[in-house]
Amino acid sequence: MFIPQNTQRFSLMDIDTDRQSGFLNTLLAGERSLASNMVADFIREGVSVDDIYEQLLKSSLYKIGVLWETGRIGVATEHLASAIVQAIMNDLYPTIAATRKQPKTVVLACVENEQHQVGIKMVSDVFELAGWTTHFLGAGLPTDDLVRFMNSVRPQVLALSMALSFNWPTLEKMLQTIRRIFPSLPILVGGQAFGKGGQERLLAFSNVTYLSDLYTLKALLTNPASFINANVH
Ligand code: B12
Repeated sequence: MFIPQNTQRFSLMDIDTDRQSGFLNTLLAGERSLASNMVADFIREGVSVDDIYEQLLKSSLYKIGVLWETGRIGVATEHLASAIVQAIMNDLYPTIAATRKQPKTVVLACVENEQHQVGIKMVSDVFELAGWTTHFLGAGLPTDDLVRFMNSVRPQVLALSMALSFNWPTLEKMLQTIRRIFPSLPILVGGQAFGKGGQERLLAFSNVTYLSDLYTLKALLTNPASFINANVH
């Protein structure tokens, strides 16, 4: 299936660069309550959760990744920043969960061996905002357990995240296993590994779609019938 990437930007407003840098500095200083208050201000101003996730939280973590990779900050600062981001996302949950539910379920997880779970948690929250029942399983889940869980909740969609390119063989193995048991279940994949090439490897699997960010996901969820087969199981 062809999904246009980034052609239709579902952003409601742009967060200005001064406030983005202010937020980044707050994370680098480990100031959890200040960072939470900044996000609460954005919510009060009517900035959407997906704009906050894309333009504030993700963009800060990407910059933190560069600072870490180039040795300008230590691993402790990176850990603290990503812990604060995850705490802020948990703080936002009451805003996210208030949405009226549709009878649709998604299971979300990281590819086995993948510890980067912030992106897929954001994906889970965008599904939740669109009224889906979400089961966010996070990182470190063996495929057998994922399959067992999926058998119990019978989702309409599975969403998988992969940040590290060396996890491609693991993803392919997972998709083979999942396809044996769920032959036509729509599977969405995303994460930084896909931006580094190799997307053609997905063509070996039917109904597996790569999405680059929360805006493309939000666009897709405005018309879920376009990717959900009515007789999935
Ligand atoms: C925090 C962090 C960690 C934390 C993760 C904590 C956690 N609980 O998640 C820890 C310390 C565990 C970690 C470990 C490692 N990390 Co790290 N980490 C990061 C960092 C700084 C932030 C990650 C993050 O949360 N980003 C923000 C999220 C929101 O972005 P995202 O994942 O891309 O998600 C967005 C989209 O991709 C999309 N998306 C993602 N998944 C999905 C799924 C679907 C279905 C859809 C629709 C969309 C979607 O939606 C999100 C919103 O747009 C990044 C820097 C960076 N550039 O991201 C490095 C980074 C990802 N890490 C990196 C590396 C190398 C590692 C280690 C190998 C380091 C080491 N030597 O041990 C290990 C590997 C551990 C493992 N096995 O997974 C590299 C990866 C390079 C590469 N691509 O190969 C990066 C880029 C840092 C760098 N610049 O070098 N890391």
